[in-house]
Amino acid sequence: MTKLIRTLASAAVIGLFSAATAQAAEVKAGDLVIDQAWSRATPGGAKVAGGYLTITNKGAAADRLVSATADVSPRVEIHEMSMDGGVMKMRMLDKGLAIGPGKTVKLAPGGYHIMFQELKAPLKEGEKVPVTLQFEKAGSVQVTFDVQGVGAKAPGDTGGSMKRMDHGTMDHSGHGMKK
Ligand SMILES: [Cu+2]
Repeated sequence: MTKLIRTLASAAVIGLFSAATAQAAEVKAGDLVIDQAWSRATPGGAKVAGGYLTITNKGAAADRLVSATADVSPRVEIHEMSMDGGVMKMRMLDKGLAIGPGKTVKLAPGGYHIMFQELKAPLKEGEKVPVTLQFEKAGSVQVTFDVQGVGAKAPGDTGGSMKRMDHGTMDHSGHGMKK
């Protein structure tokens, strides 16, 4: 009887622990709070992946995400995806992404995102991808991106439908390189 109780008690403790670790850790850097960094598993031979996160500027001065680097990709870019006359377009933000004072900027599928180009290996669900973000004021910040399922639309989403246009189906060849 006591053995059973002990087993139940430790199962409950393990349950609590995994619930707490499922949420990506918040990272603070100066006035910035970076939250929910995630990416998506890459299907087949896909060589690109999007990176998503939320950046809040709690300070009184503007900051700017200027660049990013990661071991998984030799070329990490900051992109914007938007609808233009019914066509989904992408462009590289070569001046980076401004984070205004008191503002929260969300990088999410269909909008701003980080782009991992020329991936050295496919991203697998459950992987943790270390990325260094470079901000104009806050400096360089280490963030871990949690890799979600192939069709995930948000952190914690296990995937499913691929109805939305995303990086798995989009042709990135040459974009950002046209002169
Ligand atoms: Cu992109």
